[in-house]
Amino acid sequence: MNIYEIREQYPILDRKIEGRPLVYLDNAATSQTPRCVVETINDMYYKHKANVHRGVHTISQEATNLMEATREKVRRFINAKSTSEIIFTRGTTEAINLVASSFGDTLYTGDEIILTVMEHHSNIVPWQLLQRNKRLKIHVVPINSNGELDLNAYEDLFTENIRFVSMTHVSNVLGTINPVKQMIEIAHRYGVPVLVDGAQAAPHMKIDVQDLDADFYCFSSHKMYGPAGVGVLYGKEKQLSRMVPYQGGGEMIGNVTFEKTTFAELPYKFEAGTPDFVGIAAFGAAIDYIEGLGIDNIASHEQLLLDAATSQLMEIEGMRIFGTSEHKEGVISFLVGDINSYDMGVLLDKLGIAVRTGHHCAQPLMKRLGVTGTVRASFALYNTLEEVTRFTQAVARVAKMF
Ligand code: 7TS
Repeated sequence: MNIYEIREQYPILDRKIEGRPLVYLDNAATSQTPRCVVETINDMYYKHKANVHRGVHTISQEATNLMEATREKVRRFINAKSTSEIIFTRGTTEAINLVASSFGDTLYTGDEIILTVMEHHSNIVPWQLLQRNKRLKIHVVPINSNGELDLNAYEDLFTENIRFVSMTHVSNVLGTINPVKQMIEIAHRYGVPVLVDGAQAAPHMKIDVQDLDADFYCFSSHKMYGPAGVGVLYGKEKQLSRMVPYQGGGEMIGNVTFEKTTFAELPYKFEAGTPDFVGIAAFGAAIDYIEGLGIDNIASHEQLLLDAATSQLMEIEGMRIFGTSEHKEGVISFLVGDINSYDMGVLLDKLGIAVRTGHHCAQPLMKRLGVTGTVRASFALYNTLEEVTRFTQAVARVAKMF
């Protein structure tokens, strides 16, 4: 990959912040978007904007074809069996809410589910909301001091009351890549289905939902060089077909009368209302872009950045890195001495470095780590080793100020 050519596709990377060149290291929150994706958005608005799945006219058919082409690209990208297993949502959060609501409908008071301590709030709160109607017991898989899940504790949780497992593929704070294939296999031994939150995995590694044998898998376009407001829920047909719809409205029905409504076939049963067909078409361009560069090339480049950043940060006195698993993605959470994460973030911003600070929507994990927040740098395919050096030198400079 020629990173310098790649960077020309991202006008935002030429911006200056406080007079200094921007170093964008908040990719785990949202990645930037290359010209080819933005051009697809323009093209959709300038040439192909019409409502999908309803029009007999040419423009509507074009919009429908462009949206449905993305469904096939997503299917191929994650190796799903069929496009009927690919549901478009607004993002990972909505995908998890859909499963918690619709699969949750099959759960009863007294049933138990398993989450992990490293979940993003979007994989905690939807399950708690279910408790308004029925009391479910939520078990939490703990981590060790490297930030890795305790697999023995996980397996010990399985009893006949466990009905569901919902867990992240990669931690957005620790960077840990969880052994999801092995964990799914354990759950399946007990007949328990598993949802994998792939928000932090799909932009960085090859995903094969059939090889993982995941029952559900979800991710967000905006973390994958695509537009915001689009996400994917993959679900095995056998699971989706027995679930009730999440929302009601246009396009998710078979036939409606005031007495009785029948629902559309998969995947449309779960796609009520006009979808973000512009964003979905542009997400297709983002998938083409990732596949054109090669996800393995992206992964090895990001690993290089992670290794360099880790060893340079470790030189700084008082440095604490949270998440030291050998199986780790390009995410580093850290604190220096007793410098508050927010103070570090504000001063880094003055030096042109964009990082995220605080609890990263993972307050239970913060509690487990014994901190209120961390500073987090996260890498994407367009980051360079020079940027890593600028970042670590800036951290060292801020550390000296205190
Ligand atoms: N799951 C994980 C593991 C995440 O990291 C995020 C977003 C979500 C779910 C929710 O995704 P959304 O696209 O529906 O919002 N994570 C972050 C983050 O780490 N910083 O900002 C958003």
